[in-house]
Amino acid sequence: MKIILEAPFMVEAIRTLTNLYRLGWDERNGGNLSYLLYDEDIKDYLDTDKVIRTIPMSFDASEIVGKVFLVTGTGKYFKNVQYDPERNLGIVRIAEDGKTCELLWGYSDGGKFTSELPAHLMSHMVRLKADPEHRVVMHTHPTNTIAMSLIHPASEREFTRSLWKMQTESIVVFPEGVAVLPWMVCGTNEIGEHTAKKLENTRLCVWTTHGIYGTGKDLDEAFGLIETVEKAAELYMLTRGAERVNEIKDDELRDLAAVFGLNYRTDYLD
Ligand code: 2HA
Ligand code: ZN
Repeated sequence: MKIILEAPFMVEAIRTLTNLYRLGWDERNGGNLSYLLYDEDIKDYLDTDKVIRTIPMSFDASEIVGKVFLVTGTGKYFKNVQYDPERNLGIVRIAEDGKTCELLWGYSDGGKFTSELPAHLMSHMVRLKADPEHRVVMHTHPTNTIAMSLIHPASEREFTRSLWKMQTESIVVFPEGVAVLPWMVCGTNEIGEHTAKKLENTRLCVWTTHGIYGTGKDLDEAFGLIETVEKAAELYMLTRGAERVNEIKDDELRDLAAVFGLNYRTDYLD
């Protein structure tokens, strides 16, 4: 077996989590990540016949039995992942019953997966239907996105329009717009169900006064979506209270969409 800490998926995940911390988005134990791993990612690094222990889940993930995920640990800090990946991360497989995780690697201090696992796995199930190449669910607490969610109407149409109008890149990067979840208690199956429902039609869901969910076929896609939303939210916050004489107009967004051939939410424009 090769050294698992040198596996490309592991190196990239650790770099990504470290970067998220350095951006100031994942204070303390804030944020969590799950990454669907393929056989070819792990076969040289992990004996998948060896289950370290099993960990019960509070919901049914029968749809994705046998799938293997790299998942951040509950109560763990992104800040610390690079120094002790095996304690702060785990690799789990969804067991035959759909309600148990088989631990294949990690959580070395006896820990377990993030409290947001229901939201992550339900989101994976929904996004896999939308895009068979989907692999990543990323939850983080980007400062300006949260700030904007405190002062902006929670309407998905209005929220998306504001983000699109701040910078040219927005509609190009997330033409499907962002979903917005009203404030809810986190860590529950209920917030997972609502988040997954929202992610049927978009890769992004803002959790009001909490953070954001970004998804994608790889770490770069999920992160790129979130950082583009966060940049737009930062511009929104920086220009708040000023007259935005040059914000992008609906017809200009239509022009952009035409040139870039975007499959965008036409009903979000006036
Ligand atoms: O895991 O971010 O939403 C800490 C959180 C909960
Ligand atoms: Zn959170």
